[in-house]
Amino acid sequence: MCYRARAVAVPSRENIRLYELVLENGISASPYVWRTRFALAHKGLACQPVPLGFTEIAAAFSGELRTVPVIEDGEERVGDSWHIADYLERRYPARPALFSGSAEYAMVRLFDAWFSAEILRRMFRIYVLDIHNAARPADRPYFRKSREARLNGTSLEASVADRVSRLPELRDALNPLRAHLERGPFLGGASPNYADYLALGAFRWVASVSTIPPLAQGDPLLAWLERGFDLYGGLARDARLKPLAQ
Ligand SMILES: N[C@@H](CCC(=O)N[C@@H](CS)C(=O)NCC(=O)O)C(=O)O
Repeated sequence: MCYRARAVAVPSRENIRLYELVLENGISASPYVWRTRFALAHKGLACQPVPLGFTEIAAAFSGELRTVPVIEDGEERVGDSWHIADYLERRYPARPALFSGSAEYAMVRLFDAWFSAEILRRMFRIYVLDIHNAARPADRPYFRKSREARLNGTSLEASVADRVSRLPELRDALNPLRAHLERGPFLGGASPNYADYLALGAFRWVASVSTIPPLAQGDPLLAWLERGFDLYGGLARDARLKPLAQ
């Protein structure tokens, strides 16, 4: 489900198509697609989701684009979550801004670089087999081959064999978020910004596939995750999600 825009002063465009990645159970489960879902909702833009499996992406765009998210807005086709955020800001300047200015934009890009290196990378190593097992059966051989190549030939099973012992490292790496969230309800302060969206998107991805919750009960991040998943009418809520704490 994409965000359903309420009646606002400027009528929402219903014709933005959002190409996304779906698992066997139909759940939308890419951390990058979730950035775009939140970004569209932030701007009050409704969209039509177009579900694709891993092996359908390249063919859907005649090999021109190989990853999702991709949006189509009238004649425009835009791939890559950052390019999409830039496009939405440029194309819909009258709608709520994703970035208050170039300084915030630069800082969120820095946050993304840190988050990708320190958090996403660790999540990938812990959940790569869960993603494989949750993917559509037709996508699993491709997923295995491409991800094992990324893991320098290590099998998915061997990559996750010690994952329980790697959970504390992931939890510790999240300390900067905990410290920052003592100062306000969102990473963006009083209201969410794109830093929240990219971090929430990663947890939404984990919650779609996880067979081992990433956080411990009582983790202060859980309150922020609840708030984040509730945004925009519960955009990130789905009864099929797995618990994020044990
Ligand atoms: N830098 C890209 C990354 C997008 C990305 O890696 N998407 C993954 C899904 S999480 C994908 O489409 N993978 C296709 C594949 O593995 O073939 C963005 O921000 O949009």
